[in-house]
Amino acid sequence: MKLYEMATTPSCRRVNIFLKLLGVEPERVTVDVRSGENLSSHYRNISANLKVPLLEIDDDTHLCESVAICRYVDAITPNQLYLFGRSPLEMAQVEMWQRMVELQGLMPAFQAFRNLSGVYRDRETCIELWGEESKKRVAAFLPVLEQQLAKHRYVAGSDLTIADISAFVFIKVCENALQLPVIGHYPNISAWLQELQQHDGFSA
Ligand SMILES: N[C@@H](CCC(=O)N[C@@H](CS)C(=O)NCC(=O)O)C(=O)O
Repeated sequence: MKLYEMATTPSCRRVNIFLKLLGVEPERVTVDVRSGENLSSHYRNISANLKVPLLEIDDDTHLCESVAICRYVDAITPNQLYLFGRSPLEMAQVEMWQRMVELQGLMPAFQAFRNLSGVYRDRETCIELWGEESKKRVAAFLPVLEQQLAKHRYVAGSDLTIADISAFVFIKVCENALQLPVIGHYPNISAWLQELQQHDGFSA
């Protein structure tokens, strides 16, 4: 397996934390997305969404979308971590929180960053107002996460799952890319972050 990535990006970090927890180490190829390497004709031939990460399974088979990559690696790696849940209810709860974090957290956070910073203005129209609105939506989601973590040890319940990995990366984007301070402002999120950082993969 070969992972096309730019390790510093949030989506690649998400997959890399997952791989680390499973102890999987693929071959890696760096794709410099800032300079547009992901828009090359070679990349267009192998990637359906023109983003990183991208997992090459063989010459003809490629997977994009972080969670799809994680699902595949999880399914082919014998493990008892149950990062997508175990019982039918747990699996549904993981899916529910994974989607909430993705749709109400990560997506608006990416939109805020892209539209306010203009880093990808060479390939998309940046709209400052949309960036500001997205940032407000991110800020509105933080109390939802805080409330969930007041009641549960982890985002989807009592066990560590993919929803925690997504939420961890989301919080890092808030703090580092959006200047939305979280640590110290949301006690339950802060305590959960501290606990996560004990696990291999989250600390690096
Ligand atoms: N939904 C995708 C998002 C991937 C994504 O947005 N990747 C960013 C880096 S975090 C990227 O490749 N950006 C380059 C671009 O948009 O041209 C996933 O989860 O994999």
